[in-house]
Amino acid sequence: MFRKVLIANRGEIALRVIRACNELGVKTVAVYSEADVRAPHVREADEAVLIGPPPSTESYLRGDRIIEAARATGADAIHPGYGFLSEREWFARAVRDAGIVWIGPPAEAIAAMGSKTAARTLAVANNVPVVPGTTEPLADASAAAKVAQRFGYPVLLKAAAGGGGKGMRVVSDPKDLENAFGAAQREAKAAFGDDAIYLEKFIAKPRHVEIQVLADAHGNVLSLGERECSVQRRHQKMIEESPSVAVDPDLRRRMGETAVRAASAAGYVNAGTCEFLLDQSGEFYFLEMNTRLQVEHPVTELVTGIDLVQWQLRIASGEKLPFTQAEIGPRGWAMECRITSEDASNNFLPSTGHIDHLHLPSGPGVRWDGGIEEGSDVGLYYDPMLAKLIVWGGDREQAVTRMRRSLVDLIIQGVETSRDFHIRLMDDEDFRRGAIDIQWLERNLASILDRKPPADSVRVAAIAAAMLGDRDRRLRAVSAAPAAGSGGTAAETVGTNAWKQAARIEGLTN
Ligand code: MV4
Repeated sequence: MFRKVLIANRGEIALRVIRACNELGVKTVAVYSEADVRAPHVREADEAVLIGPPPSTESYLRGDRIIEAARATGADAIHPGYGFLSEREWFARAVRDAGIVWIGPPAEAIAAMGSKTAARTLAVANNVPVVPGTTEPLADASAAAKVAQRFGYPVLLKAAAGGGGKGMRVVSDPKDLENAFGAAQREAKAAFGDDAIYLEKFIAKPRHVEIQVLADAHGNVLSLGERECSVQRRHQKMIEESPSVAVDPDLRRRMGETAVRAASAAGYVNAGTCEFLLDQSGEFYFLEMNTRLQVEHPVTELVTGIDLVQWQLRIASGEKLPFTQAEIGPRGWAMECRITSEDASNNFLPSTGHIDHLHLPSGPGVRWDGGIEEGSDVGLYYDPMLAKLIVWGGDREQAVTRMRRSLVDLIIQGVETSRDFHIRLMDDEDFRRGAIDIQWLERNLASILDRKPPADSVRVAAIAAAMLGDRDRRLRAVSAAPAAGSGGTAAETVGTNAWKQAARIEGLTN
């Protein structure tokens, strides 16, 4: 095992990796920007190195400075977390070339899955089902028209270099193809510097189901089952769960075997995820592979009992996976809500501020993977995801109930968050039945926002939670100096905020 690991990330994922290192007896090095001087990941690590000004292009994306920090502190491995440099082939290569172990897949596997058309070609060659369409980029709109005629409308134009939905255009009518092709090209060029476009048959109302894989350096590749990630808005996931209501043991086995084939074909080592579309008839299609640890990895951890981050370290240090496919199966149900600093009632506008009160839910089956604490400042430099609330229950009903209870217990004051919106989602009838697909949230957004949280019990619990938070803060306000100037003691200000909070939960105000 490594002696010292540098974590090239910030926020909740940096803390998640630090915890895994602590449990493995590995020393940790944090890196941080000038905006993160007081961030929890900096304090929790054994050492920390300042790598630059707040913008990520000058700090968390500066591979050169991060490798230099690893050298200076004598770290023998780098964990990239997700986002930032985690899927940059050049960085994985630079780390390796510097004689430091990369806690992630080989640079070659990142490259093999980086181009969507290359990944499709690899999939087809390995008997991995993909959506009917082309594997080669299309020369022009008229070439696209010929292929579209063959597959039948509606079709979806996609950027070969793509991902994240950029450069994607649905075309339902042949007369729109030429315009859409031009638009997709321009968008792809702007986003990826590459205007190559290919085409697939458009799958209506699919679910996004992904398979977690874990591969060691000794040829063992295992599936850790699926995550259902259909509740998303503008390609940002909001809720993830495992297992999926749409996946039975036979489908789980078939999707798992398919993901293992795709990973093996790419020479994959470490933790990775194969994304699939699952259509309404139960057919599944490989979309792409994410060559990193994902935000939603905890739901898989809770239903499999496997610590994915610890295994990332063990695999990178050469250990063999000790379990077999037959030993891995989901137990119970796990669900994750992404807590973001966004105001759902205001078109999910990012919110900034100082977190002056934070009360975290706890109790059986409740996990908080957070990157914030009381006193944190939330700015606009980085991703708005502040934390993840993850729960486990014996079945889906228990998980949803426990998530709702935990959300009500959660109090964050000082910034707007997605918490209230998540409570509404837990009360939604479609959601409670699991009747979701990738467009479900966007189709139902207005009605979800319009709805007032109903049951009296809800209101009572919410007000009680707010007032308990209030009482807690009053106690501390007594020992603090009264608020200067603004007319009113700290305790009075606290009281007002608690009622605002209660009113918001009740849906009386936004
Ligand atoms: C699709 C699709 C429907 N049909 N492909 C979006 C991003 C990229 N990873 C692939 N995406 C999609 N590809 C076909 N042939 C619908 C989507 C899609 C989507 C996929 C997964 C999660 C969220 C999504 C939201 C909108 C569209």
